[in-house]
Amino acid sequence: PLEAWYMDSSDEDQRLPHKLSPNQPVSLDELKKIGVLHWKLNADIYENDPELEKIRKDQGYSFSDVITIQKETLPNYEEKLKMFFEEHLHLDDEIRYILDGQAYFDVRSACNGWIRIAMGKGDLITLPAGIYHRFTLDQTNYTKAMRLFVGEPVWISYNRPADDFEKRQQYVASLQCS
Ligand code: KMT
Ligand code: NI
Repeated sequence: PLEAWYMDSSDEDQRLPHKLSPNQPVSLDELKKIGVLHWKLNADIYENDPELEKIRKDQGYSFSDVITIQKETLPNYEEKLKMFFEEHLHLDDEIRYILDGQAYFDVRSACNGWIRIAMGKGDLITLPAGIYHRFTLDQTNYTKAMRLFVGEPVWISYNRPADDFEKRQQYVASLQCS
C-alpha cells in the first residue's frame, strides 16, 4: 500500500524522508478526506493497460504526457526542481502516475501540517484543485511520471499565499480540521 506520514520540521535535505520519531503514519482514508485519491496499477504495461484506460475514461483524463525527472535529461533541472518544491496550488486537479523510480508529494493536511506521500512505480495519485502541495525527488534522484489532465493541460502554479481563488475557497470549505 501507499506509505504516507506527517513530516518533521527540520530544514535538512528535502530528499530525506523527514519522518517524525516515532513515525506518525497517514492512512489512505485520511488522504481521501483531504481529497487525495490513489490507485495502484501495473506500470510495466502502462502503454496498453485496460485498468488505466478505465480510470481515464471514468475520470475524464483525456490528456497525458510523460516527464522524466533526472539531471541528465530534464532541461533546467535545478530550476524546475526548485519550482516543484515551492508550496503551491493549481486551479485544476494534479494527476500523476509514477511509471518508474520514486518521489515524494507533500500535501497540507486539513490542519495545515505537511503530509509526505512516498510514490513508487505503479502509484497514481490525484491532488484536488486548491490543495497546497509540493514535489521532490528522493535520494535516488530519478522518476518517470505520466501527467494526466482533464482536457487541455494548464501548467500554471500559484505559490502560497493564493487564498483568494474561488477554487481554493471551495476546497477549504470541504476541509474539517479536528
Ligand atoms: C507539480 O505541479 O507539483 C508538478 O508537476 C510536480 C512534478 S511532476 C512529477
Ligand atoms: Ni503542483
